[in-house]
Amino acid sequence: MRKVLVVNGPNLNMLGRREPTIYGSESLADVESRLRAVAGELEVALEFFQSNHEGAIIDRLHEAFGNYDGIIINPGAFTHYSYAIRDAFAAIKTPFVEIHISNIHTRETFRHTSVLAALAIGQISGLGTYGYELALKGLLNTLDSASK
Ligand code: CA2
Repeated sequence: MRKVLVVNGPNLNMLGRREPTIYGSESLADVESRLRAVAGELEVALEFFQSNHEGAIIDRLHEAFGNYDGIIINPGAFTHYSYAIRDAFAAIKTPFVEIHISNIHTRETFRHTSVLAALAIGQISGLGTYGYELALKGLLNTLDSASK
Protein backbone atom coordinates (compact mmCIF):
# COMPACT_ATOMS: atom_id res chain seq x y z
CA MET A 1 0.00 0.00 0.00
CA ARG A 2 1.28 3.48 -0.86
CA LYS A 3 2.12 5.78 2.04
CA VAL A 4 1.61 9.53 2.08
CA LEU A 5 2.57 12.02 4.77
CA VAL A 6 0.37 15.09 5.22
CA VAL A 7 2.16 18.02 6.85
CA ASN A 8 0.48 21.17 8.11
CA GLY A 9 2.53 24.14 9.23
CA PRO A 10 2.08 27.01 11.62
CA ASN A 11 -1.34 28.18 12.78
CA LEU A 12 -3.23 25.53 10.84
CA ASN A 13 -4.16 23.96 14.19
CA MET A 14 -6.43 27.04 14.48
CA LEU A 15 -8.50 26.06 11.43
CA GLY A 16 -12.23 26.43 12.00
CA ARG A 17 -11.70 28.47 15.17
CA ARG A 18 -10.95 31.87 13.61
CA GLU A 19 -10.98 33.59 10.20
CA PRO A 20 -13.71 31.39 8.63
CA THR A 21 -14.10 33.82 5.72
CA ILE A 22 -10.54 33.07 4.58
CA TYR A 23 -10.02 29.48 5.71
CA GLY A 24 -13.55 28.04 6.07
CA SER A 25 -15.24 26.54 9.08
CA GLU A 26 -13.77 23.03 9.10
CA SER A 27 -11.27 22.14 11.81
CA LEU A 28 -7.98 20.43 10.99
CA ALA A 29 -9.44 17.25 12.54
CA ASP A 30 -12.39 17.52 10.10
CA VAL A 31 -9.97 17.89 7.18
CA GLU A 32 -8.01 14.86 8.38
CA SER A 33 -11.05 12.62 8.76
CA ARG A 34 -12.38 13.59 5.32
CA LEU A 35 -8.99 12.91 3.76
CA ARG A 36 -8.75 9.56 5.56
CA ALA A 37 -12.08 8.55 4.01
CA VAL A 38 -10.80 9.44 0.53
CA ALA A 39 -7.50 7.66 1.21
CA GLY A 40 -9.42 4.53 2.22
CA GLU A 41 -11.16 4.50 -1.17
CA LEU A 42 -7.85 5.06 -2.94
CA GLU A 43 -6.10 2.39 -0.83
CA VAL A 44 -3.38 4.69 0.44
CA ALA A 45 -2.12 4.95 4.02
CA LEU A 46 -1.96 8.48 5.43
CA GLU A 47 -0.01 9.94 8.32
CA PHE A 48 -0.61 13.46 9.58
CA PHE A 49 1.76 15.90 11.21
CA GLN A 50 1.16 19.49 12.28
CA SER A 51 3.67 21.82 13.87
CA ASN A 52 4.06 25.52 14.53
CA HIS A 53 7.85 25.10 14.55
CA GLU A 54 10.11 25.20 11.51
CA GLY A 55 12.72 22.84 13.00
CA ALA A 56 10.08 20.27 13.96
CA ILE A 57 8.80 20.25 10.37
CA ILE A 58 12.35 19.83 9.07
CA ASP A 59 12.97 16.96 11.52
CA ARG A 60 9.72 15.29 10.38
CA LEU A 61 10.75 15.64 6.72
CA HIS A 62 14.15 14.08 7.50
CA GLU A 63 12.39 11.17 9.25
CA ALA A 64 10.20 10.80 6.15
CA PHE A 65 13.26 10.17 3.97
CA GLY A 66 12.73 6.86 2.17
CA ASN A 67 9.60 6.04 4.16
CA TYR A 68 6.80 7.62 2.09
CA ASP A 69 5.81 7.57 -1.56
CA GLY A 70 4.87 11.22 -1.37
CA ILE A 71 4.12 14.21 0.83
CA ILE A 72 1.31 16.76 0.86
CA ILE A 73 2.24 19.97 2.63
CA ASN A 74 0.49 23.14 3.62
CA PRO A 75 3.56 24.96 4.91
CA GLY A 76 1.54 27.94 6.20
CA ALA A 77 3.55 31.16 6.27
CA PHE A 78 6.81 29.16 5.96
CA THR A 79 5.81 28.83 2.29
CA HIS A 80 6.93 32.35 1.68
CA TYR A 81 10.38 32.40 3.25
CA SER A 82 11.64 29.07 4.62
CA TYR A 83 14.74 28.19 2.64
CA ALA A 84 15.42 25.66 5.39
CA ILE A 85 12.24 23.69 4.58
CA ARG A 86 13.07 24.01 0.88
CA ASP A 87 16.53 22.55 1.57
CA ALA A 88 14.93 19.66 3.50
CA PHE A 89 12.76 18.79 0.48
CA ALA A 90 15.79 19.05 -1.79
CA ALA A 91 17.63 16.65 0.53
CA ILE A 92 14.96 13.98 0.90
CA LYS A 93 13.81 14.09 -2.75
CA THR A 94 10.36 12.75 -1.85
CA PRO A 95 7.76 14.00 -4.37
CA PHE A 96 5.38 16.52 -2.82
CA VAL A 97 2.36 18.67 -3.56
CA GLU A 98 1.99 22.10 -1.96
CA ILE A 99 -1.52 23.06 -0.94
CA HIS A 100 -3.02 26.32 0.28
CA ILE A 101 -6.58 26.72 1.41
CA SER A 102 -6.73 30.36 0.35
CA ASN A 103 -5.58 31.76 -2.98
CA ILE A 104 -2.14 33.06 -2.03
CA HIS A 105 -1.88 34.87 -5.38
CA THR A 106 -4.81 37.20 -4.68
CA ARG A 107 -3.74 38.11 -1.14
CA GLU A 108 -0.94 40.32 0.22
CA THR A 109 2.13 40.57 -2.03
CA PHE A 110 4.33 38.70 0.44
CA ARG A 111 2.07 35.64 0.02
CA HIS A 112 2.47 35.55 -3.77
CA THR A 113 5.88 33.89 -3.54
CA SER A 114 6.47 30.28 -2.58
CA VAL A 115 10.10 29.30 -2.04
CA LEU A 116 9.01 25.63 -2.17
CA ALA A 117 6.84 25.51 -5.29
CA ALA A 118 9.73 25.11 -7.74
CA LEU A 119 10.56 21.77 -6.09
CA ALA A 120 6.94 20.58 -5.90
CA ILE A 121 5.03 18.40 -8.36
CA GLY A 122 2.44 21.16 -8.25
CA GLN A 123 0.69 23.74 -6.15
CA ILE A 124 -3.02 23.94 -5.29
CA SER A 125 -4.26 27.26 -4.00
CA GLY A 126 -7.63 28.83 -3.37
CA LEU A 127 -9.94 25.81 -3.51
CA GLY A 128 -10.53 25.67 0.22
CA THR A 129 -9.96 22.54 2.26
CA TYR A 130 -11.15 20.50 -0.76
CA GLY A 131 -7.65 21.25 -2.05
CA TYR A 132 -6.25 18.53 0.26
CA GLU A 133 -8.31 15.89 -1.57
CA LEU A 134 -7.19 17.29 -4.93
CA ALA A 135 -3.58 17.28 -3.72
CA LEU A 136 -3.85 13.60 -2.74
CA LYS A 137 -5.40 12.59 -6.06
CA GLY A 138 -2.90 14.68 -8.02
CA LEU A 139 0.03 13.23 -6.10
CA LEU A 140 -1.13 9.63 -6.65
CA ASN A 141 -1.83 10.27 -10.33
CA THR A 142 1.70 11.59 -10.81
CA LEU A 143 3.22 8.68 -8.86
CA ASP A 144 1.19 6.20 -10.95
CA SER A 145 2.31 7.81 -14.22
CA ALA A 146 5.95 7.75 -13.09
CA SER A 147 5.81 4.03 -12.25
CA LYS A 148 4.47 3.01 -15.68
O1 CA2 B 1 -4.02 29.47 2.52
C1 CA2 B 1 -3.27 28.73 3.17
O2 CA2 B 1 -3.49 27.53 3.34
C2 CA2 B 1 -2.04 29.33 3.86
O3 CA2 B 1 -0.97 28.38 3.73
C3 CA2 B 1 -2.42 29.52 5.30
C4 CA2 B 1 -1.35 30.23 6.13
C5 CA2 B 1 -0.86 31.49 5.43
O4 CA2 B 1 0.22 32.05 6.16
C6 CA2 B 1 -0.44 31.23 4.01
O5 CA2 B 1 -0.07 32.46 3.41
C7 CA2 B 1 -1.58 30.63 3.21
C8 CA2 B 1 -1.88 30.62 7.50
C9 CA2 B 1 -2.62 29.58 8.22
C10 CA2 B 1 -3.36 30.24 9.32
O6 CA2 B 1 -4.47 29.45 9.59
C11 CA2 B 1 -5.40 29.97 10.41
C12 CA2 B 1 -6.62 29.35 10.41
C13 CA2 B 1 -7.61 29.83 11.21
C14 CA2 B 1 -7.38 30.92 12.04
C15 CA2 B 1 -6.16 31.54 12.04
C16 CA2 B 1 -5.16 31.04 11.23
